[in-house]
Amino acid sequence: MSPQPLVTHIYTADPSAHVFNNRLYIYPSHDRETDIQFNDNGDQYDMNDYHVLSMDSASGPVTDHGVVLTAADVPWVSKQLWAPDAATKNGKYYLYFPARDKKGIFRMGVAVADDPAGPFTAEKDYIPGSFSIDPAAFVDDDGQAYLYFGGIWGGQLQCWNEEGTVFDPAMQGAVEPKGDGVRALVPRVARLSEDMLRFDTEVKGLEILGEDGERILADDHERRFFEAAWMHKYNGTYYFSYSTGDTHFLAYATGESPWGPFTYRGRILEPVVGWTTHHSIAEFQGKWYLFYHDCEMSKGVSHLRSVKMREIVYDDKGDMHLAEKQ
Ligand code: FUB
Repeated sequence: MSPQPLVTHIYTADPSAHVFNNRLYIYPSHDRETDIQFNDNGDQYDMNDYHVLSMDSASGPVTDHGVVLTAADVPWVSKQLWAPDAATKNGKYYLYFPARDKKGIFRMGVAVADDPAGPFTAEKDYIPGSFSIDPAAFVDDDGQAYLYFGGIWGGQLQCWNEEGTVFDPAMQGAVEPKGDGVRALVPRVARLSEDMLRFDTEVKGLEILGEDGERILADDHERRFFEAAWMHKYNGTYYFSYSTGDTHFLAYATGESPWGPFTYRGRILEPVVGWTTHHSIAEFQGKWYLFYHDCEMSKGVSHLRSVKMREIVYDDKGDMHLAEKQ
């Protein structure tokens, strides 16, 4: 049986979960009804604000802290507040979020709060050098923070060169590399500055390799990166997980450094009801959980999603599995 949505009074998606001050906080997208037709550019995902959810136990009630940031509060944004993430450092909380700028290009911004439940105040401009979607902030054990990101098709990754210095508008829509031997587009990572507001390195491509040590190919739609980056660490190993997009899997790869390379390990979740699949993974009160969304509550309407959580376990080899009893 599929778990129940964490909240039913609003549609929520793209959950990024973190434990701050012993409480579980979830930073989701806030889906809303529109009459925009489904297309490969993702125009139907026309979200306008963010809420924060929190829980004091995995089975406890969910608190909706209400609207913590709206598009109108952010000077550089034109529309589409997509999947956010959050991090803490130096006693502040940072909300990273993608949106289209006034030219229709996806960029990523940051907003700051004193409390994990917001409200958040956005920086006036997007993070310099940022592009595409789905930021995932990861703070390593040594306190160094990184931002992982990227998404193809509507997420525009295919429009950029690897460094993110050249944007080709002709590559918008459902265009991605294909053909014999052509390598897949890769997610990106940059190190965050000490104040968490900027990149302090160049943007780099993240290699995801097959077991043969070769970069996964563009035609390998069951394993290639599409969107929804997430990074977590378990037993000293870095786990990079992501959505395969048009094949609708949540897959993961592991490595020995936050910069990669990562070697493909398998899937965490099979396709859910709805087109998109997106997730996060976090440890809370001694257990590990997968946070994800599906469209069961909206009866399959792809842009009206609901956030759910399920326990996961690791086996002796470090492979992840959904816990059998939920
Ligand atoms: O919510 C809008 C987009 O749908 C996200 O940015 C993607 O990851 C997909 O879930």
